[in-house]
Amino acid sequence: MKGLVITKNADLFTVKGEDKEYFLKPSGKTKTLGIFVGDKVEFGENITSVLPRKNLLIRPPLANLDKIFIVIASSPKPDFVLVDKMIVYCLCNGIEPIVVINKADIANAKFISSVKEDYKEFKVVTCSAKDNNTAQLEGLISGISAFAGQSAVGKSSLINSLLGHSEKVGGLSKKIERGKQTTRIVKLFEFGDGYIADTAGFSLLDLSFVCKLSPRELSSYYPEFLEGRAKCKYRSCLHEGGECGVIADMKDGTISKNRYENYLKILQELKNAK
Ligand SMILES: Nc1nc2c(ncn2[C@@H]2O[C@H](COP(=O)(O)OP(=O)(O)O)[C@@H](O)[C@H]2O)c(=O)[nH]1
Ligand SMILES: [Mg+2]
Ligand SMILES: [Zn+2]
Repeated sequence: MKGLVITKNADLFTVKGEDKEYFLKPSGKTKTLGIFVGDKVEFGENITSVLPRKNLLIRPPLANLDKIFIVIASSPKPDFVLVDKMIVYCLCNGIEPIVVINKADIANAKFISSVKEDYKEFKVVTCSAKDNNTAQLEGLISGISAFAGQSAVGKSSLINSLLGHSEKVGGLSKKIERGKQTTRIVKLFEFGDGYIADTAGFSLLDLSFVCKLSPRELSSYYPEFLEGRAKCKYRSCLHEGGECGVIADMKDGTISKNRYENYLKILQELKNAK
């Protein structure tokens, strides 16, 4: 039989089969290869094989992600360098990044419009977990999706609101936030035809490590730089100065200054990592 791994607890996996959920252990080869939440597996009495993966994130440990909802709010103040790193992380793993502005109930219009302007290359939706205003967000959930973002932006609240059974997620997130456990529980919750995962593991992204990204490659993960890059004097341009099409586009407003500055910060980090 085939199924989807929806939780992992030490050596025990919950697998959603066609008819019901099974509690299974790995066998033989799969024991050493590793099995992750999001994996599609074949099983009998045990899990016998893992089907080929679309992608695998190590932090947080999740396989076969289709979308990551990057949640921000006007409070706590967003770290947009982190937002950009998450976007790069998604793009280099074949995952669609979607920017979610939560706490719309307390956000001012200027904050919302500047985020929408900076991230116009991507889908940006607004919502409020507090007001149960999640319609735009719900419309985008499909496949396997994870929620990522700084602590206290409302990831768990959004998942509670979406699932409508707060105790389960609340209990889980409280456990994670208490920090007493070393293992972070990752669980997929069914939502419509898809699954959603709450996560706590995206905060300190080292792109040189998690994506094996070199400084040269970074600009290709800024889609709005594409046209400008064609106009740089040197093909090896890192867009830090000189006769650079990206800088020209930034100066005439085609490329957001905020995004460009985030790019420079991440570029510096990647250079330092070498
Ligand atoms: N005003 C407002 N507060 C919210 C909203 N969503 C979450 N919060 C509050 O933000 C805090 C952090 O929420 P939580 O879901 O634990 O964030 P997480 O760390 O990202 O999972 C809590 O005090 C929530 O009540 C919202 O849409 N509006
Ligand atoms: Mg949480
Ligand atoms: Zn350039």
